[in-house]
Amino acid sequence: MDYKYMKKALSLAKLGIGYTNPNPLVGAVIVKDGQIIGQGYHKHYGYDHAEIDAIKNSYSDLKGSTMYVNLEPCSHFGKTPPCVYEIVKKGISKVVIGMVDPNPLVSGNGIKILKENNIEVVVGVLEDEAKKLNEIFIKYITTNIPFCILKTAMTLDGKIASKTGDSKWISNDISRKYVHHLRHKVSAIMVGVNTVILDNPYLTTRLNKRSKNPIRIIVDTYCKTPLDSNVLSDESKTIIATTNLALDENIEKLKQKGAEIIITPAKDDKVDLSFLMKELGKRKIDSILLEGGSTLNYTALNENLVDKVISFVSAKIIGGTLAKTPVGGLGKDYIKDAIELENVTVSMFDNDIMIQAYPKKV
Ligand code: AOF
Ligand code: ZN
Repeated sequence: MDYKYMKKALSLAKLGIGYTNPNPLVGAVIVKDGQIIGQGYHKHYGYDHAEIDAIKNSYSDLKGSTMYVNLEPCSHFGKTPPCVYEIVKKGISKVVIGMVDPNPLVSGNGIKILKENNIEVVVGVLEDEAKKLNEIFIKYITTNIPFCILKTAMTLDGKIASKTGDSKWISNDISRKYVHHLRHKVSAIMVGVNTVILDNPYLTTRLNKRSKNPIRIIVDTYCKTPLDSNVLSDESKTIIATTNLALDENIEKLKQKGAEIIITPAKDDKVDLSFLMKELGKRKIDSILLEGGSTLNYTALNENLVDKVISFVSAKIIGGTLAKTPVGGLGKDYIKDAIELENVTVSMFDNDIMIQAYPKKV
């Protein structure tokens, strides 16, 4: 029974995807006498927490009921008052929790307060699922650095474009739709300026249903982003990450186009990515979808800034020694120095393969 209701709480939590960042995805179900008498979820950053939403939606006396919630109820005053006291006040007698809240302001304190008030507490039901669902939140709340997902799409022979630069399309439409779900889910999307110059993408989310556009981040050492680029369209905010190697007049022109400029120190004549990630974290950006190009991908991987890799492999072969591969840069000299990944999973989208994996933290 615990699993059934926790599964329900997790699926309610997923309804908040794209809208709660940098806060967690949380769902709650209240059960009494074998009946669901209330359910809710965290709908939007700053709105009611899932527990309060479920309590407000309940249609019967909550005394003696059990609440299932995928994250430990909070005990702090933040945007909203602590949930634990509301749970106590309503006479809920048992709380089943997916995972302890990694937020240092809560982390075990919510459980402690519930127990002090004679509420039975069970922790760790579907814990792996709960942690996977909130992998972005777990990284961001404990480090203040965004969770970075590197997304690549290549042919079976490992090319991201033909030797002429043609890349439309490597992956199929189901895979590309999934990428738009990822854009909706994250706070920001990041590309290098050469991708902007070559492909002139919008970097927006295009789904049939209601969705959110991520903030666009262009890594552009010299502020070369063309002023008529689609990434400067007003559908979303754009940040240009540059260095003091850029001319002031270029910076000024991009500012006038509405872009926010972040100047980082120049590291090997490039934007200092580690510095940039910290700056983005300060701006409440909890997650980034990194979509190339290959030099930027290598730098991010090499500096341990990538938390997850999502790689689409299509059943196509184009060949060509000069055709680009997903990860370029200087590269490693020896296999023993390879960036290793773990927790590898594979799914199929028609004939495309999607591989998800997590770089081992060194
Ligand atoms: C949420 N939604 O459903 C739960 C959260 O900024 P505040 O005041 O809304 O507090 C955010 C913290 O509350 C968050 O970091 C997490 O520790 C806890 N629980 N947050 O946004 C929820 N249950
Ligand atoms: Zn709360």
